[in-house]
Amino acid sequence: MVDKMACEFKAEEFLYSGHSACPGCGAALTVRYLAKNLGGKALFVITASCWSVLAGVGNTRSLEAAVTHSPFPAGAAVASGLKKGLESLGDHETQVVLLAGDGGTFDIGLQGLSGAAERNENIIFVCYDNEAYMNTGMQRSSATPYASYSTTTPYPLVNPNPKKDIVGIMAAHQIPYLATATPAFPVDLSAKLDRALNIKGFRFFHIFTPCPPGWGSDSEMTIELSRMAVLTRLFPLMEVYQGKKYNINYEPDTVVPVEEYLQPQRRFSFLESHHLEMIQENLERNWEDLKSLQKR
Ligand SMILES: Cc1ncc(C[n+]2csc(CCOP(=O)(O)OP(=O)(O)O)c2C)c(N)n1
Ligand code: SF4
Ligand SMILES: [Mg+2]
Repeated sequence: MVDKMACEFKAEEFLYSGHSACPGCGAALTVRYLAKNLGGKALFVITASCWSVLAGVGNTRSLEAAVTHSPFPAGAAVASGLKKGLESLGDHETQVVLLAGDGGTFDIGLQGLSGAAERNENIIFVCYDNEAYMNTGMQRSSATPYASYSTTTPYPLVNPNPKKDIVGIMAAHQIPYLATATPAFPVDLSAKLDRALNIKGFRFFHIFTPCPPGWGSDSEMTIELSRMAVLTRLFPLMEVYQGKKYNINYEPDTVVPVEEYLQPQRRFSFLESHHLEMIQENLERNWEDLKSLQKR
């Protein structure tokens, strides 16, 4: 799927230039797109992360929206409480959007996330996944991929653990809606957010956001890496309704070998051939599993 309608993407901006993101930050681009779609009718709750800084520090701000900052574990509870408060005041329009990194989602925020999902709180949880604790210097999280390097990966410098299956975990909660997205497919992201806005209850987005300094990639590669993650099928674009109905949004006609995605990233520079084989093997298995879930 080529994002043919990208040129028609909504023009109004809610993320100001001059924000402090690194050049090529996938997380900044993602929130820019989300904020366009939300059109100023959102209250963002942001857990400790790069976005805590990007939204503005001191008397500066970059995001044209109400923002509340929250500690990691409390994010989902803060967002749930704010939504309930707004509804009790008769405001049923403002969307409460929790913005958390992978650390704030896969690790430290997981308990609160699970609780809010299980209670089916009427909020949107957005995990922007740059696959490590980037704001504090690229420490490993449970979203960090197998065989990559991080500043907390001991010798032999490749992460021995697989990436946690957050989509599987959230699908098991049988929430009304969950979707994956990347900034390389902005119209897909926009359409999914529109769908989510028409659904009541807990909605979860897992968004794949390259981070040039953390990944050791060139700034201008961010969109290409986001695209290749989808074309290799390492990061499928998909949706799950009520934890049951799976929908793969895009099946590439020509599959890109995973090596082409890994090679431009210095975090994979310690990779040996057996790691590469394992990555490709896991990817194929996950893809087949996903296809059988879609067929159910
Ligand atoms: C309980 C707690 N531990 C550690 C920190 C320090 N800290 C602030 S941001 C951050 C990294 C968060 O990683 P992630 O959620 O993936 O977001 P990213 O920085 O990658 O955007 C950490 C460890 C903190 N603020 N609170
Ligand atoms: S460290 Fe990564 S996630 Fe954080 S602002 Fe820079 S590019 Fe974005
Ligand atoms: Mg992160």
